Amino acid sequence: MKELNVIKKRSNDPAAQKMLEVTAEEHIQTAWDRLELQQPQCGYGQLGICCRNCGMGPCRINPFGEEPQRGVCGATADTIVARNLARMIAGGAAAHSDHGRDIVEVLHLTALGKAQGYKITDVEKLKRVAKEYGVAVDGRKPEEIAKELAEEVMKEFGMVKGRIQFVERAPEKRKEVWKKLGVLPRGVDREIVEIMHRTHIGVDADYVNILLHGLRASISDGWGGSMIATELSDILFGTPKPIESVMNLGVLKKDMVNVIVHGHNPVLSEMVVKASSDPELVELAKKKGAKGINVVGICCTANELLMRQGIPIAGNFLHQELAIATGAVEAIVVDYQCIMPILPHIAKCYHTKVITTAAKAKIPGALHIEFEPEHAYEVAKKIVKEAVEAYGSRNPDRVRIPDVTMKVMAGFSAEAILQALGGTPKPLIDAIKTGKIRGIAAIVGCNNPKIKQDYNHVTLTKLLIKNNILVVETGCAAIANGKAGLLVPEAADQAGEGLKEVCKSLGIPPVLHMGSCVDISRILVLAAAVAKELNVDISDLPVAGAAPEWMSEKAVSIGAYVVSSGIFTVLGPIPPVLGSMKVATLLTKDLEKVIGAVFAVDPDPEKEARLIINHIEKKRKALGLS
Ligand code: SF4
Ligand code: MSK
Repeated sequence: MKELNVIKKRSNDPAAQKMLEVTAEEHIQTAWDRLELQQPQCGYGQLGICCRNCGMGPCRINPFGEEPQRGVCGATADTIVARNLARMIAGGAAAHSDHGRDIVEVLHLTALGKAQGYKITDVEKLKRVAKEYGVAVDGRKPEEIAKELAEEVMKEFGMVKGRIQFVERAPEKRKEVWKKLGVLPRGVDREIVEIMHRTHIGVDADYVNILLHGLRASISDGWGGSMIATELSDILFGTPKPIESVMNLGVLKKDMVNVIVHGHNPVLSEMVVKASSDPELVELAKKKGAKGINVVGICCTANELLMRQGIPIAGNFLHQELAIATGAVEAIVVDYQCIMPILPHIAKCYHTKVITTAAKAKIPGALHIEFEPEHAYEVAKKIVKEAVEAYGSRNPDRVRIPDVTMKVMAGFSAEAILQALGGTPKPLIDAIKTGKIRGIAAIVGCNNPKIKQDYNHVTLTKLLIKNNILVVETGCAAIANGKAGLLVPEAADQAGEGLKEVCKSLGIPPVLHMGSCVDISRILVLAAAVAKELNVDISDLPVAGAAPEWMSEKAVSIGAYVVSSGIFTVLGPIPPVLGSMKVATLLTKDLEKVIGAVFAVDPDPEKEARLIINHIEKKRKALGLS
């Protein structure tokens, strides 16, 4: 069995620590064990200097300055590192944007009356967004508006329009920067495809040119695909408002059928929640001896449900295996992204069913029930029924749910924040001007077993709020801080005097949960609103970003569009770029001159906090604020 001190080094979360004891006792391998087995990880991969983009390879560059210094085609380390990084951006932007496309399609089908169980929930937002797109709203039914809006949005994925509407939301000064650099995106898919073209053997070999295009594709994610996903999800399912709930593995119930939804898209999980209260299924659950059906979430689909419906969250990325090991999960229902292919393997040790639902995301060993919006409710019922049926096979002697939960307040969409401020960002700006709030930091991104789970998120967040920096969060970072008790108004007691005063007067936490990974677009909207009010660029604001435990390609795309938007961003894990000093220097230094922001990398959260505080103070000084 793993020793206790090893387990404590793996996670900061008491529920995870308890479950790691269980997995060790039961000889269940987890991501942490598999990371150990992978050691030493490939040095070429870590530095980004291996290439297998053609059949003459794979090629690698000797990092010690000796031969080989070029690949078979002659590509240098600079070219190879830049190409690899650009391909990571393409992967991340594609994931977010394809998620966005799925939402557009469901909105379209809903408007046509062909999507079973869905409706347009936020008509006011529908009209607001439609107007941005030039879609007439007066005297029209919501369905008519939604149909035309969805069709307009669909055009932005390819090259029909040649521009992305939501880019117009950026301040004029930012758009000027993008225009001058030639990185204004022309279409969501187009920029991603162009990355794949440029990085093919014998196309773009200029590392600067490759990376600038990487930024362009990332902007098409942040201000395109992701923003589309957020805005259209709000139209379909409602724009989040402050809401209370609970987090951590203790949300699983000993006497209920537990269904975990995991993945990213609310289209599936919203319907699973609906089906879980279907009288026929509740009755069946009772017949099986359960008190009812309990739906909880993991990762970003959890954040989507929490933000709009207050559905409890079982945990973030590194909780997925641990949740199954509680022995209390009847089904883990997944769509796509961040789902470990190991799940069916672990589920085999229990009665848990892993149910895949997306044609584009099947996992060997899982039960596949294809989700179609046209029959959404029926399919969701079928899925929940599978879970209810599994309850009878649960072994009560193996149920070990850690008694750990934490209250949270979430639901801080940009609209909700502005509403809390009285409809304008002015009170927030005034608080920044007087110095009660020194600045704003966005902490986002994943868990990564290379870093003690949640430790960097929580340590960094605590240090920032202590220094009167308001923290806004999404994704697994928000779940980390929720589990640590920082997403409640009482957490203001841990903040510096100024931030504490502002939070207490508004009744809000010092750490605002703004949603899922695609909802980082909400942070961009908020930053743009503040910059416009002050008539400056986003890069002039005392704001910063951080992804202290990132692991996914989506996080690479996020980091790229946050920096492209003018926001200094600190990363915890080192991205695979150190094989080219030129690329590393461009990203951490030279970008400042052209785009107004850079990346910094530090795996130590205290140093990350220092970097962010210094940056915010520098920006305050430049704005003439004390
Ligand atoms: Fe090697 Fe060039 Fe082919 Fe890459 S593209 S595998 S560096 S020959
Ligand atoms: S779920 S991308 S592990 S934040 Fe969005 Fe969490 Fe990262 Fe997935």
